[in-house]
Amino acid sequence: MGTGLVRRWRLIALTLLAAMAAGCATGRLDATKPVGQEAQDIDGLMRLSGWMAVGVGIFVAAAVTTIIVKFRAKPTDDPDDLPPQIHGNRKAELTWTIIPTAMLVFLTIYTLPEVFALAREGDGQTIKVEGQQWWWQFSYDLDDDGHYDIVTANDLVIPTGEEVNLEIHSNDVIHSFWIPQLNGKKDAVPGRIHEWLISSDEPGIFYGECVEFCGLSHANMQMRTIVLTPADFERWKQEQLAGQEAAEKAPDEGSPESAGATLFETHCISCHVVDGPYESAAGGNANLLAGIAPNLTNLMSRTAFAGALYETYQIGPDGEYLRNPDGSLKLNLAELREWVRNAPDMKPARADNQQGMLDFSEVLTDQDLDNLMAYLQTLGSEPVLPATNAGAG
Ligand code: HEC
Ligand SMILES: [Cu+2]
Repeated sequence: MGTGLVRRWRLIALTLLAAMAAGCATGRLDATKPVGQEAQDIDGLMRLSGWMAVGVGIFVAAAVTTIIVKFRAKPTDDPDDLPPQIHGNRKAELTWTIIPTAMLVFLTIYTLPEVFALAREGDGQTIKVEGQQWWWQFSYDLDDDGHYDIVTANDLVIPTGEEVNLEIHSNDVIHSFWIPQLNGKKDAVPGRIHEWLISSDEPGIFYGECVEFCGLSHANMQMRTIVLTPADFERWKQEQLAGQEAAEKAPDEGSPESAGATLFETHCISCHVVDGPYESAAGGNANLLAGIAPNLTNLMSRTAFAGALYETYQIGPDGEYLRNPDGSLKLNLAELREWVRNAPDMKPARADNQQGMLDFSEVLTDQDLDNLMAYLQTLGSEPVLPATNAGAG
């Protein structure tokens, strides 16, 4: 190889390495800054084994280099004269068996208790997590009576300082739930319930992704965990329940909201539930091919929509939420409207409206869309944002 070629290869190798390293921390998905106890424990093990591997790597590279240099052929060597042939050296064999074994035993001693610790049941509440192509649903049974009192999507809201148990389900194919800063990955497998624990002592918004390839919009199947102080979490719960009551009241007749509600009854409730979860007076909750559609009762209380692919509210250049003069959050109306007009254009879904949100671009007029937007804005109050996290950056 000419030196030019060597240099080019070196550059390619370096670029690849940098790209791989960047993969561990691509902006919002950051596995290198663990926050939850479980994520910290996993990170500790990663670092321990990583540094041991670095040590082994350096030792092997140094040994190979030394041997190459020291035992290289010399000009004075007779090419027909072989060096003394040796088979088996007890000391050497024992050394390179015992040292790696000791290292593996050492790692096992650290890893095993952690495996069990990660599998334990937490002492906090249980939340049902359902993956389906291509969004996540979260259901809360507040009084443990087997009936889900709050059903929401995209935003998993939990309090600080509580070991929250997740019951992970899938309604179609295999997905995997991962909030890198809070814990490792856990698969969602059809027909099974996988238990998983997450916790955080810090309020904040922690981003996640489906990490098991699950079809066309797999990369657009995101979610976030919103960690609130216990007081804020309580407020969030009350607002969710209040949103259900409010959604049951019909908007004032003659208003755009009322016209929107009528359109919603015509076009949307075959899939979407609004008002008390699973007890929609309009008989919503139709099952789609692959599952259900997001419950829209408290749509406005979520920071994101469409598998957290789009922000419900506008975010400024520094990641902070933009506000109206009256202090309320600025709705991302343009994208929400476009979503309702032609969702498959905003997020790839199976062709011919066979699954997922429909394309309404031929069905709804501009006026219809305005009215629907007015109605959707009555669904729930603003999200409760974490105290220390002003933005979403
Ligand atoms: C055939 C079933 C179906 C119909 C009909 C339907 N939707 Fe949807 N809708 C979905 C599915 C499925 C999703 C989730 C899609 C995704 O994230 O990939 C969705 C998502 C949404 C979302 C985003 C919610 C969130 O939290 O992510 C909004 C808003 C919405 N639909 C509004 C409407 C409106 C308004 C209508 C009526 C004009 C309507 N939908 C009709 C199936 C449907
Ligand atoms: Cu998935």
